[in-house]
Amino acid sequence: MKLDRFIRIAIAIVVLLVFVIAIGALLFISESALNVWDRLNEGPQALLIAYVGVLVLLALAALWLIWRLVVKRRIAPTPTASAKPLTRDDIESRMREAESAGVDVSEAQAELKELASRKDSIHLCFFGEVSSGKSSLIKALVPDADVVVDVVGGSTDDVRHYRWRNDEGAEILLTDVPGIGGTEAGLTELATTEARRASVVLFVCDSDLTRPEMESVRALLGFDKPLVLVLNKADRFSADEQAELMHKLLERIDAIGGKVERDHVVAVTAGGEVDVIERAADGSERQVRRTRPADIGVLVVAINRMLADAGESLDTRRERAVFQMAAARLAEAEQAYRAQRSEQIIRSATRKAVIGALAAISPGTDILIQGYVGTSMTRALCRLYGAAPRDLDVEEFLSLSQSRVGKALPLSLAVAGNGLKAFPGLGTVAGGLAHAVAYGLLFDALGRSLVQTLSRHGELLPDVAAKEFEEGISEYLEAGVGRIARMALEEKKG
Ligand SMILES: Nc1nc2c(ncn2[C@@H]2O[C@H](COP(=O)(O)OP(=O)(O)OP(=O)(O)O)[C@@H](O)[C@H]2O)c(=O)[nH]1
Ligand SMILES: [Mg+2]
Repeated sequence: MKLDRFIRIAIAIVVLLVFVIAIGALLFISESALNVWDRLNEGPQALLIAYVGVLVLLALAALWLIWRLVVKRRIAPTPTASAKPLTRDDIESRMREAESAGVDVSEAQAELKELASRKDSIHLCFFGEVSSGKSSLIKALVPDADVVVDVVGGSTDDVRHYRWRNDEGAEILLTDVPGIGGTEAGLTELATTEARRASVVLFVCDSDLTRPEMESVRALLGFDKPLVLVLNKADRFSADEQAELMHKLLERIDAIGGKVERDHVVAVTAGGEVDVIERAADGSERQVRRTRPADIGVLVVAINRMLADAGESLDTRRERAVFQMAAARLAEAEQAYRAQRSEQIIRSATRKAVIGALAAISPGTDILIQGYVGTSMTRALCRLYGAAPRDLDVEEFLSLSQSRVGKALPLSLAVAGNGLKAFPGLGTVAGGLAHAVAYGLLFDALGRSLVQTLSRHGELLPDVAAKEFEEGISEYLEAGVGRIARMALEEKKG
């Protein structure tokens, strides 16, 4: 008790000293402030105004700094594609970086290889809904080519190229792709990918554009593709109907902000084939396949004009579209890699937490989240998502999360206890085990919510991340309980 009294007297003396110093400082500051004020009042007014201005500015700067440091850290905007087009150097350096991190870059690489192999040729891709007449158009342009044309929709199910020489003798490759909007999965994607690899896309329709067709045109224009809009099967319309349809098509393109030249919209008849019943003189009937007469002159003119107008820019525009596609492939591969790697990191940390809790003599009192396992999991996940948080941020995030864990622990224990009921014959050992599962669940939830936060914001914002952890916690607990109970049982047996 003596010591206690001594400490109290020491504290009282310190308080007294601080009080005296504070009064002294106040007197000193007031005196100098009044002095300065008097002198300023005696001097020119401009000096007084300038002095007060500087003081106000300093005060504002200090307030702003405090606000930035203590009150709020700005949430970084979600990274959006930069307006500047990607260059070969950009994409190659991104690929190198990703590859060295362990990401599978083969698909992105394959796109660049394909681009290189097409360097010296012009590709025209015939794109459109199933049965709009793409294959028939190619057949009309290259009559000797063996193009599959079927009366039943969905006849082209892979990508084929045909050589065509135009009037100027230039060699052009015509690409036939599956129709979009068919029932077979993956064909639309196959066709779209091929369109992105082409120099020019010929969008083939056989009437006014449907909503899915509009979406396709919008996407193609987004790839910065030179576009020719082909209204096929013109033989089915009168001249007036044709004119009206062409007008509508142009209006639709205008409505989505597309810049398609008027002479790049044409109406043609590819012809195609039709099955007809022929009756012979003896009255017998037989089915024969007839070819409808084709009329595609305007299309040839439009293609030639398009190629002449676009000239050199064709290659650059194709490159850009392929770079964009390669970047998208790379982003997908990175996402897949991160998903798989983050799962490993979370599982390993959760296992360590479970083992730690099983070994603890009195589970429930230790600060698990802020310990080594929590820190290393947070760091590993941040590294994986390219975030480089300051040590302080990691600490702050874990400490904020720890306080949430305190509140969530009873719920976590209840969920763990419930989950363990699914494993019969555990009996009374379930007490310590339930704690281990509860801790494992909390780690699992922490890791998963952190992954969400990092992929959303791209950086570790302690308060935001801890809040998102709190919001998602009950959902993660329910989702993870089976898996983690099994993990804990394995460890216990082991
Ligand atoms: N009336 C008319 N029918 C046509 C014309 N061109 C094609 N067709 C018919 O349209 C149907 C589909 O023709 P395709 O050339 O196979 O169409 P596609 O767009 O290649 O079809 P998918 O490969 O399945 O997407 C066939 O029955 C053709 O005979 C045309 O100019 N006029
Ligand atoms: Mg076809």
